[in-house]
Amino acid sequence: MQISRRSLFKAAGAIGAVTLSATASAKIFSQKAVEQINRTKALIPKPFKSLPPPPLDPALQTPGLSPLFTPNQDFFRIDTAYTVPQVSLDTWKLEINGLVSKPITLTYDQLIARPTFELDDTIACVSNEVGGRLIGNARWQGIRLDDLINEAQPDSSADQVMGYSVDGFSAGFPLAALDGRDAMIAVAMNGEALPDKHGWPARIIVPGLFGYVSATKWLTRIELTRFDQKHGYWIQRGWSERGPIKLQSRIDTPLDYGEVAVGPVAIAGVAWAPLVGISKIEVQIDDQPWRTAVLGPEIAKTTWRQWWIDWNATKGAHQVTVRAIDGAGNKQSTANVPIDPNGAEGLHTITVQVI
Ligand SMILES: Nc1nc2c(c(=O)[nH]1)N[C@H]1C(S)=C(S)[C@@H](COP(=O)(O)O)O[C@H]1N2
Ligand SMILES: [Mo]
Repeated sequence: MQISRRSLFKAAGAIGAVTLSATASAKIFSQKAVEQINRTKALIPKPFKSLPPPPLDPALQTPGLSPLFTPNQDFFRIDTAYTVPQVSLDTWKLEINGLVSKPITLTYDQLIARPTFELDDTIACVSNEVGGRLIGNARWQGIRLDDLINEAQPDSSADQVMGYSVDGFSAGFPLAALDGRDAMIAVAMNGEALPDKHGWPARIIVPGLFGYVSATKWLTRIELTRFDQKHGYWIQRGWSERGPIKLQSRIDTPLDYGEVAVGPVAIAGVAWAPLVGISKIEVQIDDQPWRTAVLGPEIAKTTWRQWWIDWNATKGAHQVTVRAIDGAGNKQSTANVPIDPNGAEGLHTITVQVI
């Protein structure tokens, strides 16, 4: 039998393909194995300071309302990483240096040997549009950031805390933001070791600040520096140097352009004003008077707050709008402000078809 060059190539190609897929599955296998080993090594100790168990979640009674805590598998993910970094604990370390007189280096074991505490905190992306879903709430466990930084003894000239990731990303925020608030190096999220996608083995969480200026995942270095000398990844690309999270409210249910049946309908959602909390939510249907919504439990001023009202829906198209007042009495901005350069403003309005 004669074998043509062509079929030889084909045969070679086929063998090649088999070999390739074997390698690919070996890779997938070893990646899984690495993750497994990571997890087994990560015996996150019990928190030194624990929070009470969360209250009954109102979302259990209101389909479509965001749960009080966003499950890790549903948590939004935003980063510049093409592939999720796989960090090995054997080589990982955390350095705190720059404008300090006592630089610190910690292995993972040394880091988690420190007392940890729990923090209920809602994190948000600056790119979250009004009504958007780039926001989530978690119970984080970690090490106090202010304690660690004080130990390193920052120079009086330092005014910025810059986190660096193993993949080169950086995010900086004012040293003055460590004003007693519960900023942390988080090692766990909703009761499990930090998932790879959310920054395994450690990330920064600073209540009240957008992710792009604070929430460095796959953290490996914290540099004390100055705003007039260094800028983080997104600041170099034109986003605001300072990124406090803005007061906002969102309607979760009904869905925008959704259909509901005539009769009783729950209108529900979440609102957030990290650090000061939410004091009042009002809802307007068409041009009727604004109605005060029922507020869900306030588990912390740093987290979002659920809200809802009952509506007796009548046939036809309706517009529903929500607005919030924060714990300091500030009213939510009604101006339509785009996300660039420091976060969207405006009221969330939806259209509902009642059939
Ligand atoms: N290493 C690294 N950390 C990062 C980012 C990134 O691109 N790389 N993005 C930041 C931004 S913009 C946001 S909004 C948050 C999102 O955190 P999450 O993906 O855990 O929700 O991570 C922050 N930390
Ligand atoms: Mo972000």
